[in-house]
Parts: sequence; C-alpha cells; structure tokens
Amino acid sequence: MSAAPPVLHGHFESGNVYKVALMFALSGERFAYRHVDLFAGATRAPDFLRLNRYGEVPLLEDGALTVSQSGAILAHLAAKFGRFGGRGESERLRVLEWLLWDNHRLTANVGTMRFFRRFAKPEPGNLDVFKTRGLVALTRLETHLGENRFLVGEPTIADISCCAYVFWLDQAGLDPAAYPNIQAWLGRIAALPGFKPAAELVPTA
Ligand SMILES: N[C@@H](CCC(=O)N[C@@H](CS)C(=O)NCC(=O)O)C(=O)O
Repeated sequence: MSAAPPVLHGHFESGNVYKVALMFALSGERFAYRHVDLFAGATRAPDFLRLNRYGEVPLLEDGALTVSQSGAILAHLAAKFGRFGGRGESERLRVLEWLLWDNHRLTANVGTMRFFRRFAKPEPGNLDVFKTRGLVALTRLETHLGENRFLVGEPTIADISCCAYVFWLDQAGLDPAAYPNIQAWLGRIAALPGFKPAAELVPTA
C-alpha cells in the first residue's frame, strides 16, 4: 500500500501555493489538498497558527513533518523526490540564492502589487514603492534570462519559485511584453512535462 500523499494547505489565489503545487506536478507526484479560506481569516485562526506560526499558506504536512514557507517546502520536496534541486553543491547554492532573492525582491514586490490591485483596491500612489522595487527585480531576471535558458542549469526549484507571480504580471498591472526573455522562459517552463497553470492545479475549495 502506498503512503498517504503530503497534504498541501493553500488557497487558489496564492502564487506561493502554486509554487508548491507546480513542484508536485512537474515531479509527477500526488498531493492531498486542504483549502484555507484566507479571506475569511482562516490563516489567523488558533488551530492554523498551531500548525504554522507564520499564519500563511502554503503549509505542507508530510508525515510527521510540517513545513511552511514556499522556499523551504520546495527544498524539502526537491530532496524528497530527488528532482529539481540542482546538480552538485555549487548549483544547490545558486538555487538557494534564487529562492531567497525571489522571496525578498521578486514575489515580495510583484506578488504584493498583484494582491493589492486584485483584492485591496489601493489609493493611487500606494503601490509606488512595490512597483519601483518590482521593476528592478524584473530587470534583473530579464537580464539573466537573456543568457540562460533556466535560472540555474537545467530546470530547478529556482525556476518554479520565481515563475509563479511572473505568470501573472498583467494582474499586477505590469506589461509582460516588456520582458521578452522572461516570456520565452515562461514558455520553456510551460513546456515541461507535467506543467499545468495554477487554475488547473490548485482547487478552489
Ligand atoms: N514567504 C511566504 C509568503 C506566504 C504568503 O504571503 N502567503 C499569503 C498568501 S500568498 C498568506 O497566506 N496570507 C495570509 C495572511 O496574511 O493572513 C512563502 O513563500 O510561503
């Protein structure tokens, strides 16, 4: 009998959750899913906070292990499946660099812009800092992808992490056409076996 699959706690509007779901899909592995209604405050409920002190999705329950933060979950799954972790120590370190950069520079700004534009209807000007920083991050990514097919060698969790919110640039109010290298890279990711867009991977309930 096969072991129960890991349980992903998430919300379908979250790119951070998509990162984890995409890792399962590209690895050809199954996950069980638990919807967390973050718009109803479920991430702040005591039961959820007991599982995840950060009060955020994604959260993964994998047997006795409970892991949060998409980058940590991706690293855990890369080690567990032996996929997308990079080859050798120097690639693994490069991958870790991109995961940290994504969380600090890319998702933190582009993902936040998307969130506020889509759900919080900000006053004009309120997103300026995120936009300035997000555009710098996108320029860095665009430059790197001018000379590299994937972020580190073959496809890795660095690509899986960085691509999620970049698939939704238009929802963040940014122009995808301004980044041709990024668009070509997204196309290469979308061509990987097992790839599915977020709407086909993350259940709505
Ligand atoms: N750095 C975290 C960010 C996770 C995150 O921001 N999650 C959002 C959804 S995308 C969330 O759960 N927000 C709920 C809240 O703030 O109450 C990661 O990479 O997992």
